[in-house]
Amino acid sequence: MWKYKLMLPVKRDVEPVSLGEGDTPLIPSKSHRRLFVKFEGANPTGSFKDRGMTLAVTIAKYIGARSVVVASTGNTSASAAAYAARAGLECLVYLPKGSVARGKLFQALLHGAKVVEVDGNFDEALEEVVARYVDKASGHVYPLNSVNPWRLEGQKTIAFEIYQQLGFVPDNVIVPVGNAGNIYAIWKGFRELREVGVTDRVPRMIGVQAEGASPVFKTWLAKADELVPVEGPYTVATAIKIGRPVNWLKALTAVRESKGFMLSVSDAMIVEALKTLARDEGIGVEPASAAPLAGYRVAVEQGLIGRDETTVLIATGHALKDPEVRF
Ligand code: AN7
Repeated sequence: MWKYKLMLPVKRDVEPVSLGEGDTPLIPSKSHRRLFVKFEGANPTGSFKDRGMTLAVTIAKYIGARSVVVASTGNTSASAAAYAARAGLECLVYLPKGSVARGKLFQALLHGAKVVEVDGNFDEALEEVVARYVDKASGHVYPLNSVNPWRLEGQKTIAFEIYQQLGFVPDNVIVPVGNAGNIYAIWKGFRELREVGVTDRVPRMIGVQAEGASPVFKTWLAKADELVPVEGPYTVATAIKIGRPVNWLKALTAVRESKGFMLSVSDAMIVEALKTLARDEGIGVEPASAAPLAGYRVAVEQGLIGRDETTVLIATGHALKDPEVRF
């Protein structure tokens, strides 16, 4: 990923804290000639979060922070824990009690993070981190949450890789939306490719949420200027079980500017898509990462996407993250 350093807003003397993230495979679907899966499960800790974390932890170290803190539905905490260990920083993670997939909690503990389990959902865990650390940033404890702009800068490299791997810009990119940062980050990446003159095309950005946790979808549908929050979000896809996503406006900006759209899919459709990826394609993902295929099916059925269009599904996390899914 650091081969794109010139496209990242870092000074030349900054020494990356890296585990070799990025350069993940773009796997062609066996069943549809123009469908591709960007397999982010191939990152060092098994999710796309590593792309943002390498950059954010690099900056934390550069500015002399001693510890990092983050609230997470799981993958961010696993990634933060690993990169903090690599950087020699302490790591503190706030997790919603009972809502984090087992593999992710295991990783956070394995890499030596201090885990605080919050009685409540992700939105409440994030509120606690913001109240304790973000508003009173001391400089010693560095907040890594999605409000951190470096994370999105790292994640935009997904767009650069898709362009290089395909050799052209796809028609559609479909992304699972939770806290809503990644869809914007990928959009920013494509926009920058256009700005520097690499290409004059950009893809439509399509966001998919789970029915029981679909505040961005609802806000998009209502054409509202304020977030339509979801209290008590629920879904089998715990990674995206978020009712008040911080980056909702960024996500809607990506969708609107790119002339894309939002979709919501049921948990049953997510599990069906998870099985298809695993059994027909050999690609093992966690539930949130199957949402794009579920969304693709809906979009094709409704005529929103043509089968002749080139579509890339962002498979955000590895199957081993969540070994307790019922299918
Ligand atoms: C597998 O780890 O929010 O819309 O705290 O783990 O950028 O939030 C995870 C999010 C999709 C959604 N797929 O990305 C966290 C966290 C997987 C994820 C998302 C997440 P955003």
